[in-house]
Amino acid sequence: MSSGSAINLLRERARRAADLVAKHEFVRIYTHHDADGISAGAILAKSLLRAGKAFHITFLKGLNEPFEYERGELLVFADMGSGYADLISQVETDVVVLDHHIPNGEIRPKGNIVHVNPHLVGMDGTFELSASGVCYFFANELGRNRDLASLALIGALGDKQKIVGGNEEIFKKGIEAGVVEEKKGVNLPSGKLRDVLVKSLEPYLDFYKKEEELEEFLEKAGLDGDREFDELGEDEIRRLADAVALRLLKMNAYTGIFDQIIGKRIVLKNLLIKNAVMAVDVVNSCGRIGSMSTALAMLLGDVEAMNRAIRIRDEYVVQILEELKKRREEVREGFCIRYLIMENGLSASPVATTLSRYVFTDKPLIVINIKNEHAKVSARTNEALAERVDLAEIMRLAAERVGGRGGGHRVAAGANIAPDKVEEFLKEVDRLCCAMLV
Ligand SMILES: [Mn+2]
Repeated sequence: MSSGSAINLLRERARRAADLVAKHEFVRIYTHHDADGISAGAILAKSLLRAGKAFHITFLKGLNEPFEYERGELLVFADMGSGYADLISQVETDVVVLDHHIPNGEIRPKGNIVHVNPHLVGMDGTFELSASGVCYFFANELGRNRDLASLALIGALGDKQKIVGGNEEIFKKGIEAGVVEEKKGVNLPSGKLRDVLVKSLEPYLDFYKKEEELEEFLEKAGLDGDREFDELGEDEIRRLADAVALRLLKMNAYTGIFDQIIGKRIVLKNLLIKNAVMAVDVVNSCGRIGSMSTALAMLLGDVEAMNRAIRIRDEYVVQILEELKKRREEVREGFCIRYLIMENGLSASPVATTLSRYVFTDKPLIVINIKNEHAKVSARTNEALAERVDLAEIMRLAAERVGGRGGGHRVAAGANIAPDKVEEFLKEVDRLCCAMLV
């Protein structure tokens, strides 16, 4: 299906969701605690305020957590819901689901239901439209809300999506509305250049506690580390781009990411943090440590919240950098995988993502975090290896074999298993990877 007709079908569903909102005075919203979910919450908050509707937002890790509602009010699920048809079918009031996860059956609550999801209209929700993007289309049926495009892009970038399909449409609308701009440059967060190079996790440049290497890098590139990254001139940007590319090559980073890092960057003109990479980074960090409301307030324009959010991000990034430094020495090698077993680690997913993209790029990386009698698995690989290896399938099969549950995407998947099954699980994951790689 062409993306134009898919978008029209999506708008039709969004229209019906807006019609359902019109029948209610109060909207109860549940959204996810990550960057996409928080941005979705910000879009819903702005558009409902403008429409004169009362609402309440709660952040959830997922629908395995309990939620409440009262009969007669409108229940909205953002960035969740599509995969929980059974659960939502038990709800006894009107429901709107604004999600981009793969639907698993028809949702039939006792009240009315509108389900808006790119997968239902022939668009791939894994990379063409995120939940905040779905909320953007919904908001624009509710009223004139084109300026919320910048918020939608934070969600798309936070979920590592591409600016194609629905996201490209939002990007264009943002440019038309004068709230989004595309510039030449390098995708790095904001701050003094020296600090930026140390604290960036995407790309990870491996300068943490390597002051000499960093000074040498700056000197060779003819750059002043005290300059504000966002204020660099074209010439400085060009030299920085070359130096970053060379650094990544030397690190053996996955080369497929170069296009995302060097070339174009997005500016969000109507937000407090205009550098899109920095905005995503800050919102993400707040979500990671459980300060979703700080990020939400920042996205709604609160300057004090922004200052708090940036401090949260700085602290969070240093924690991750410490963890990376410590854990990369502990990575072990199997036949077709690399793996890392952490006891009470900070969090498996950012460690797995960064190490698999920038440090250990030749084999899939499995990171297991054992905490409270529970083993949480994050499996990551790059797009090139994922053409042969399907980590979603591998996590599902290997977890099932040891009595756990797993799934996700080809490049990024996860599982939950019992701690005493870790060894058996890893063996099975290795065997399955080898089988797919030959
Ligand atoms: Mn999402």
